[in-house]
Amino acid sequence: MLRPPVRLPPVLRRAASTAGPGRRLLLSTPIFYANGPPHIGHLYSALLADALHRHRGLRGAGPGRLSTGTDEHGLKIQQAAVAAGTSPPELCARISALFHRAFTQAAISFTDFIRTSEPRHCQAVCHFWAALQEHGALYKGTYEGWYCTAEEGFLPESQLVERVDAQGRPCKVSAESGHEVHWTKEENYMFKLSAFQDPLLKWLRDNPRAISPDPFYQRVLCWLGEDLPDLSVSRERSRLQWGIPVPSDSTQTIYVWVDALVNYLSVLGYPETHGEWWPAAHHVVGKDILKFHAVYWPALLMAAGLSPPERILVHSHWTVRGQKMSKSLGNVIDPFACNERYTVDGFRYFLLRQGVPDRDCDYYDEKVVKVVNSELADALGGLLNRSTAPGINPSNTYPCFSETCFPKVVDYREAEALGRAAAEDYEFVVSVASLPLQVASYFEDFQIYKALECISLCVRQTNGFFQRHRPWKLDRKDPAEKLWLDTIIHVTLECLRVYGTLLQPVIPHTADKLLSRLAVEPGEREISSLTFLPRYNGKPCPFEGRQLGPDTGILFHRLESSRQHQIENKRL
Ligand code: ME8
Repeated sequence: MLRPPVRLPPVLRRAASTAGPGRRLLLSTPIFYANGPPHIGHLYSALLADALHRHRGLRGAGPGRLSTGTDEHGLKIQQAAVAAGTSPPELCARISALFHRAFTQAAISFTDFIRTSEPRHCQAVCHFWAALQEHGALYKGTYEGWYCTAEEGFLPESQLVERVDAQGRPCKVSAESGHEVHWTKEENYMFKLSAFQDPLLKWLRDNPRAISPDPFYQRVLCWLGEDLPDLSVSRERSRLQWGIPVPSDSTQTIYVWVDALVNYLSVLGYPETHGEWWPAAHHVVGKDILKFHAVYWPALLMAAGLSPPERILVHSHWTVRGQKMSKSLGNVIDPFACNERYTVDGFRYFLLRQGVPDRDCDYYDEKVVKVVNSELADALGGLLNRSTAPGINPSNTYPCFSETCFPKVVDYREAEALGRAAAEDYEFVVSVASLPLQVASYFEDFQIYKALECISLCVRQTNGFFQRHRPWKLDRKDPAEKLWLDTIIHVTLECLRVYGTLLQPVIPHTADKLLSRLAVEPGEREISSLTFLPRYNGKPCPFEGRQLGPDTGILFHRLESSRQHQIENKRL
């Protein structure tokens, strides 16, 4: 059987529909409640958005923004401040600063960090409220129902279960979160959500990629097939003081979710400058807040005369050793401690490599150590170390590729007769050549973990290639052997250059170290202009003959096992 000709794409084509030059995009994380410190779930949302934002930037896909921040109003924060013996503004300032520090430490490249207590946001919310009112989307009515403060929402009976409280009294709790609900009856402003059932269905049917991954899209379609009651969008001020008053009715406070969702417009300068960006927005959210983003938010936007966001990218939850992360179980994982224990890049890599948006993922220390050690320290770091070792590459240069040793062939079976490369070398080189496009397409589909899986597989194949040809056995003094030895190193460094370039959105510090070692200049690190092994296609390689960058030591230090780590900690 004749195999397909071995062709390498010379330059990565601009991938995917949304990557046109000059196209703007706002990527956002949820804004997190300022009632407790950040945990790894919050960090995961921020990492997903950050990796997408960085990848887009390196693809030259057009101006981008990345927003994050803290959600500071509402009953939940008001009560948390009382419990902490402080005032809401003080509590919010302290917790918000923690989120800011955690995200800065984790190299989240946010362009805006919004706090909902800022005047720019309060102005945007008031304007948005006025737009709803102008369009006749609000009315005043009496609302009664079960309110869950932890979730800041009313819940129908179908989402409640009976329990007993700490004093042994029967109570009702949210089936989803386990938090207690309280019967609430108030005069509120209501939003005509029911009027948006058909427009929402039409929006989703017309935009099958509006909510990813698909199971979440299907879930929203299901919700929209059921009754869609109107939504209470304000609370009596006497019960909730910590929030934005309804303009023109100071007896009412705007519902915290309406307040919070508008943050995506505030960061774009609503109501003045948002039009330059909106609706080019992709919201990264956890599955717990899907209904707010995929039903309430698009309906509110339509009611205010705006379009729904382009995409909602949903991820599932991290559990810890199989259990839900919760303060009461005392198993909440602190991102500051993780960054210290595993390094910023190590932990970024773990969460993005192991986090699968469609399903919950489990975190435990041994797993992080295993993944990071085997893929970053051993496979990637080992490959760099072996291919740049002075014994193998004494001139410390990017050596030349020999077309005689690795000739261009149409059929792999010819390969060995013509040069020194084997059929499997051609197969491996083809998989590396297709990697940039594959990675771009996985990023586009919100499957960053799959992109990392592909890169990891290629790294393993490159180690196999290197091992198979035992370059350390080749005699540099023999001209024919030297050509082949240089070619092996050239191909390996080309692979490493591709991996370093593609890994920048995920492990920015390590990728920088790797690319600097390979003497890849800052202007040569764009994914949009990434070429692989141009010499195979008879094109010049700008790196050939270049002096490598300085050896700044091991690319990624192996992490200690948790037992070793505990022993070390005891010693301190
Ligand atoms: O809901 N695993 O804020 P929040 C993964 N303020 N991600 C998790 C997680 C876990 N175990 N736990 C939380 C709010 N998250 C609102 C949002 S947006 C306009 C307002 C992440 O502090 C995930 O993104 O409760 C989830 O949706 C978010 O944190 C909830 O954060």
